[in-house]
Amino acid sequence: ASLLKDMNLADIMTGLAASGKNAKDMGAYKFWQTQPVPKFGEDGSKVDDGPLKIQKIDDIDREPQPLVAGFEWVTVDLMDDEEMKEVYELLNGHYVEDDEAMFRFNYIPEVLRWAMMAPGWQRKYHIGVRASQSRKLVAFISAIPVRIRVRDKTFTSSEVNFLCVHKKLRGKRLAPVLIKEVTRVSNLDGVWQGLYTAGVVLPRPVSTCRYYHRALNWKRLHACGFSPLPAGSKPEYQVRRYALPDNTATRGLREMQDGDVDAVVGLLKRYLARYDMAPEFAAPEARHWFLPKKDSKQVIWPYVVEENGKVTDFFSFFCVESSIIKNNDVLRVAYLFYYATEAGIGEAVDKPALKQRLNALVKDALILAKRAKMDVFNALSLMDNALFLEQQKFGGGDGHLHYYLFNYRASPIPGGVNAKNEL
Ligand code: MYA
Repeated sequence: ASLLKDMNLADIMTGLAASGKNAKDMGAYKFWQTQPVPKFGEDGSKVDDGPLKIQKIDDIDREPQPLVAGFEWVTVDLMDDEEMKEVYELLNGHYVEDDEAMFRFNYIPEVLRWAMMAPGWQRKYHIGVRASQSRKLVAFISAIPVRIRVRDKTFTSSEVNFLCVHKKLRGKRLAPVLIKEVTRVSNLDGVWQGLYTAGVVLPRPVSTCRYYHRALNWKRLHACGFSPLPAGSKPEYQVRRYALPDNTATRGLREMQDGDVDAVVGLLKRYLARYDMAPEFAAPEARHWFLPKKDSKQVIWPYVVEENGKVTDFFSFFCVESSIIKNNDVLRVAYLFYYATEAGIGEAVDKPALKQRLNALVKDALILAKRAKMDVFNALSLMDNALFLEQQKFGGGDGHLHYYLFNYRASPIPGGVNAKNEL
């Protein structure tokens, strides 16, 4: 605790004190210092949460900024299989890699459709750059509208994702141009706030989470270099350590159905009230984010617990593959998504009971993910995850995920972990 006293409180709260290895001085952020985002070194905790800059639609450019000669703006039609394939291929070859360039996200078209065609989506937010001559898609950015609550205020924002520039065009300041374009399109729709996450440090995270990984198929993870053999251990021991029962244990656990949507929306609304920042889900959003699409490769695995005709618990995980760069294979990676339980709702939550319930639910989630042929199960240090990560044998990874708000000042949200359950 004495060490903490000497550090900037805001940086500790957002995890930067621990993970600021790629942070630069504010002056070095040539683009970001021109944008309505909080700056490093300014203490936002004494100011009320709210927008940083107020503008009018009349003041917003009607046309995009021109691109350098040889490139042009397009909107991408994700309903068209050929155009979807172009986005897939751009991301498959050029999207996010780990620090050692061993793995790269492989967002298959089904996942891209799920992520970018959520309720309220519009084609004009699927923004691409093509080379004029070859017609090749060389850069992309996207957004969907989300209702987000930060403490007691709820607002609409553009959730920006899949920013990608072809490796041959890196370092040419194309990313700022894409970001300004998605901002312009949002502003013309009367949307003035943005929400985004990134593995890199930018001015200035509202919260920072660490990635945790739980091996499901340790042998595969070891073979591809994801899980090293701990010193003094043997492979058989690792396999045994991560072994799971064949069957789930929670009474009343079953797959979520269409008829559960209203119950899940209600449960989530009450459970997410625990947190300083959370999205708002109405029935259409819940249906989109949680119910698997028929006749399509499965992206989302949602479960409920029903007892005496009442839904008491909900959890979900989704799958995003990662390409193993050296051998063209893929890892199937499950990501813990939203969950909610009656055990965490109410005036006086019984912490040990909540901890016990979450451990039971997440253990079942691991079993179900293994059954769905996932190799590893990822979770972040957010929500109430601190209550089960260690007991369920998750290990802390190298990666951090920084959460950002655009044109919104909010005092920092503790370490990405619910303040009541610090890791
Ligand atoms: S996060 C995933 C981002 N994608 C990847 O990491 C894929 C692999 N990398 C690439 O494709 C490129 O390296 C990218 C940068 C495209 C990332 N978010 O063009 P440049 C700043 C924001 O010369 P490049 C996701 O998708 C950098 O600090 N800014 O660089 C969410 C520098 O600015 P400054 C970033 O390497 C995206 C400038 O760009 C990021 O060729 C949310 C350099 O530009 C990053 N991840 O291309 C976007 N990385 O000089 C913001 C670098 O100031 C949305 N930079 O340091 C904001 C809200 C908008 C909506 C608002 C509505 C009102």
